[in-house]
Amino acid sequence: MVRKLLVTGGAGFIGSNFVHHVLSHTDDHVTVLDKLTYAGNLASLEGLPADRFRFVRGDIADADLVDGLFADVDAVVHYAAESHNDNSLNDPRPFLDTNIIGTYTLLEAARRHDRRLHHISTDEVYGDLELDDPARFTEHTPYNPSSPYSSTKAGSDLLVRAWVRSFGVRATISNCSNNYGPYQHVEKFIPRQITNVLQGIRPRLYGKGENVRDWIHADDHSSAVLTILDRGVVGETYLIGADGEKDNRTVVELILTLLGQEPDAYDHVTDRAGHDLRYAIDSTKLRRELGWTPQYQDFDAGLRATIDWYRDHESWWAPTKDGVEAFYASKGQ
Ligand code: NAD
Ligand code: TDX
Repeated sequence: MVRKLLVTGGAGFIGSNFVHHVLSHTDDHVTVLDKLTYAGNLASLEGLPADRFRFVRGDIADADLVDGLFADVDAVVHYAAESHNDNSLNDPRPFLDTNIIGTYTLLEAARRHDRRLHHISTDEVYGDLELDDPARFTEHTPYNPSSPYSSTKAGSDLLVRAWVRSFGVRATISNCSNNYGPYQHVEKFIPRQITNVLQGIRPRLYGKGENVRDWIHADDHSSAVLTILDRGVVGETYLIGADGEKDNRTVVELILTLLGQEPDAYDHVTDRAGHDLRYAIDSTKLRRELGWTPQYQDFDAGLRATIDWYRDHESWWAPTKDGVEAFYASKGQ
């Protein structure tokens, strides 16, 4: 059956990847609702089939706008968020407005119109793990978020669960680990370091660089979300991860090496306040119950392709680079 989907935050890094993925793997029609904050970029949505794609600029917290859009679709995939931890430490307010009130607004519309909703979330809701802890996060790990960003994402997840239980809203949730790939904003770790090296700036590692992130390519995140939308059980949560644990120092050294620099040509800078030590995802449930597998098993190859993309798409990222670096410089980072 051909569906009409509403994708919130579809002009962002992962949302735009999903829109491209859905339109090339299905006959579905997609409407993107995106506010085009500093993180949204229409250039990430170029080349889509005009007869199956529509863009609406607006805020997910605008109840009237959201109500009209829900009336016209079969299902909603909710990516829109304020997504950057460092920004949330600087000014938490937009995180509450979008991640909490925005998600609440969508849930109320899903309830009124009885629409299927998939909510995109993060592994950061579970807090962090010790470096030597053999455990990984599962769907049963207790919530323990650290930052204003992750606490508002945790709050949004709990709202979704409450609307499922109290009002019978047909929703699923996924919590994914750190994504990498093309079209990621240069404020984030991997694109920041790649574009630094391309501009002759030394990469910046927070603290000692021992922190571990569990990297997954954005294409694999998108295939997982489409799998959950197609076959996921309403009311369930699925963790998405691709066994990609790496410490930050290793990633920076790899970027430098792949760009032909000495691997130690980076600087240690002021650590992030409350910096989570390690994230690690056990995605057994998604793999066993829904049959999903990631395609990108080779991080070096995925990173090399990502570096090539940033080298070839300077016009996409250059307009935002100076502002991002000025913000970090003001924080000693
Ligand atoms: P992003 O910052 O690149 O994009 C966010 C998008 O949402 C932008 O296009 C922005 O304009 C839009 N937006 C923000 N506020 C809005 C509002 N009030 N109304 C409408 N649109 C609004 O973020 P991303 O990295 O693509 O993350 C997308 C989602 O995936 C988020 O929910 C995030 O929590 C989640 N997630 C991200 C990662 C990651 O590694 N980046 C990992 C796991 C989960
Ligand atoms: O310049 C930097 N130097 C550095 O050492 C930056 C920007 C980051 N870091 C470190 C902090 C983290 O340990 O790199 C790691 C990754 O940082 P981010 O890219 O800011 O990601 P993180 O805070 O881990 O959160 C990301 O993954 C989970 C996304 O931004 C979230 O939206 C998602 O929920």
